[in-house]
Amino acid sequence: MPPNRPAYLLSALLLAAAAAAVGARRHASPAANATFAGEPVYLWPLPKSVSSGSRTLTVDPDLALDPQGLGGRSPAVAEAFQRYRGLVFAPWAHAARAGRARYDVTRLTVVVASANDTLALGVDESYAIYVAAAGGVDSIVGGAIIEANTIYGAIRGLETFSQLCVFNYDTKNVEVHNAPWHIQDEPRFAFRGLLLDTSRHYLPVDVIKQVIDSMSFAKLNVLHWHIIDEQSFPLEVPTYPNLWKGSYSKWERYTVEDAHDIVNYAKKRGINVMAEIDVPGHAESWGNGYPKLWPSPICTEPLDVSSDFTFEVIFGILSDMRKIFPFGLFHLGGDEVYTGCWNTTPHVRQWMDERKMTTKDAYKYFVLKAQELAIKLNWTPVNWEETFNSFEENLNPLTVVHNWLGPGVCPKVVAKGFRCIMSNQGVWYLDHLDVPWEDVYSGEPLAGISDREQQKLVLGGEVCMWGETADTSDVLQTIWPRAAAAAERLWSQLEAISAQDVETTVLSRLHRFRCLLNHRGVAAAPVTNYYARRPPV
Ligand code: CP6
Repeated sequence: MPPNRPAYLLSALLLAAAAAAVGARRHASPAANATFAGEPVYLWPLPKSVSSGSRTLTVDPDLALDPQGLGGRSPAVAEAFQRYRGLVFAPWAHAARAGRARYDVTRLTVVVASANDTLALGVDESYAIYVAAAGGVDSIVGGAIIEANTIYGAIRGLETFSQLCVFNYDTKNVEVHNAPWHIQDEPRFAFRGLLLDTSRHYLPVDVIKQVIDSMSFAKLNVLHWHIIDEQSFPLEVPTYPNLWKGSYSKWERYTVEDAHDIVNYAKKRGINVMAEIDVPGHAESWGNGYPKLWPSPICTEPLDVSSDFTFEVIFGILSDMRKIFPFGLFHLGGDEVYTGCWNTTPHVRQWMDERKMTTKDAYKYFVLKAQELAIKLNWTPVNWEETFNSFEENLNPLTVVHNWLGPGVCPKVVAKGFRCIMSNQGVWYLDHLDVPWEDVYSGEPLAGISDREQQKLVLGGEVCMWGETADTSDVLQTIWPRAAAAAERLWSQLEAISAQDVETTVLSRLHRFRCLLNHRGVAAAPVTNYYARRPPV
């Protein structure tokens, strides 16, 4: 936690005083984070450093926000505070209010160094939390402090604070156990993503918002919106208004306004939206509105590489999307491009022959040209790993390579100086229902990369909720709780994760987090929603 401000010094001093006063035990090493006095630290994902004590504090249902510092004037922080207050006290607010007259924690002070609300990759998400024991020092600090450099750090801190607040069914109070708490935290990786696929099954805006809410609970910070694919084109594109004729129906569409709404909703929760158009392979639906994009009526995929119109449409889509998606990364797909019918379509074949191109050359030509268009719009292009696997030597050095085919490509990608995102389908494809959470938890973006400089090129990872076999009826319980396993892998320090006993400490914390999701209205499945692997008889 870097803040070098008087306020931080103040809380550090107060912490020292509180620690001395109640004999709080400090957890110096991350390895000690996992349990405290035999009881797990019920936080998910696990913070970088934690110290706690043995006091129980009651939390005032009228808990007030005391915003300090520039960011305290940020409406985003005030809004986030109100959201978390609602989550912590609902649905027992009434019972709790009837409880008692005096509470230990009546104020939450949020100190934010900057009111700048730019949400870019690598934004400072660090924060510190201090929750004091009753009496003495806490009468000075008002119970609880969150400090952060940015409003997004404050939002992460609010999530952690909300997880410290537990409802006591006997007293009907919201309580913080094991106070005083001092937590310092920051993410291990900048990119902690979840893919949603709205082409195979349309997902209503409200469902996408529910997913965004649930992501913020696990501190995931990138929604990879795989909007369009072969099956449907649900997005409105003003420049080419016939494109969304490729939607399933006029009710299964996103207007430009819907897309803005999603981006703004996500931003308030510290989540970036990375949009994707998956070209040229996964784009059959585009031709419903503009059949000229198909090489021929019997070759409807990949898009026609030989036609300028194809790239005009791509540039039109990208230009319209640029106004919606401020995030610096844009995903251009590039996976599973089966070029066979380029060869058998006479005018495409002729175009390739004239240029002495093989189908692989034409694929490369297409991907690089699409990349140029995205770069022209000031985007960093992201591509699925097939692009790197087939013509790494020509790939634009700006490219972020998105792994999926299995383990092993990120080490090659970073050795060549490209950046990488890990989504190994063996562990991080959520549509693979037979992958148990323990396997998800084992996914490690830095596997096979020991060089420090190369490690820095791994931006993080992403779990993928492909939409062929999931829709509104089951998307949340398919994502959760397994996505949480990846979320902790991406947020928490490796030493902390490795030091834990997966079968007891991690399992009980994950059970608790799943329960928290349920309390918050997220239909997370049971932690073991698969047939347990039994020992051989
Ligand atoms: N759609 C797109 C998909 C997949 C990919 N791209 C996919 C492939 C294999 C599995 C799961 C999903 N459905 N556009 C691959 C990146 Cl097992």
